[in-house]
Amino acid sequence: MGIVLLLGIIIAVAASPSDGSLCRKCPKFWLQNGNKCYRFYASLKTWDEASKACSSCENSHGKLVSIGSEDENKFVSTLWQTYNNNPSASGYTYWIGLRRSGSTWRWCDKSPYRYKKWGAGEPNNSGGKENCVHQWKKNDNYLTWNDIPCDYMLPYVCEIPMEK
Ligand SMILES: [Ca+2]
Repeated sequence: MGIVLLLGIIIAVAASPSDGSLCRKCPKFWLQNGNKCYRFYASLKTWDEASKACSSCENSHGKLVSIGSEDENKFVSTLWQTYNNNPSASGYTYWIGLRRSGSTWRWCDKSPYRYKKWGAGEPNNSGGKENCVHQWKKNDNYLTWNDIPCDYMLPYVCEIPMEK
């Protein structure tokens, strides 16, 4: 009897949520869209630093954002606008979780690379050094993506998947 009770306690402790649990509700300052929580961070980081920050700050399931649809692409841009409280500001740029791996593109959260929103002439791998992707606004290239060197310093957008 005592052993069964002890076992029950061990199992309950092992299964209890920790920092690494998925969200049921988005944490403070994170915004929900579909089954993910999103947050814009204004501090400037390289792509690697941003990727690491996304998974360590608030939740170990956090990643640089992956974008799988036109709706999601638009939603991600509104995070920046909300943060700056200026929907008509003319320029922005921030890292998203897409990176070149050999000849293919990979999302941080391993979601399939199907939807894409490259700007005109991108990805052009200028100088053979452009392996990381940002979303930006440049003239009429509204909400488009561009490959740039991974050591550029940019703001970034993180996501956390929600419990299904
Ligand atoms: Ca480029």
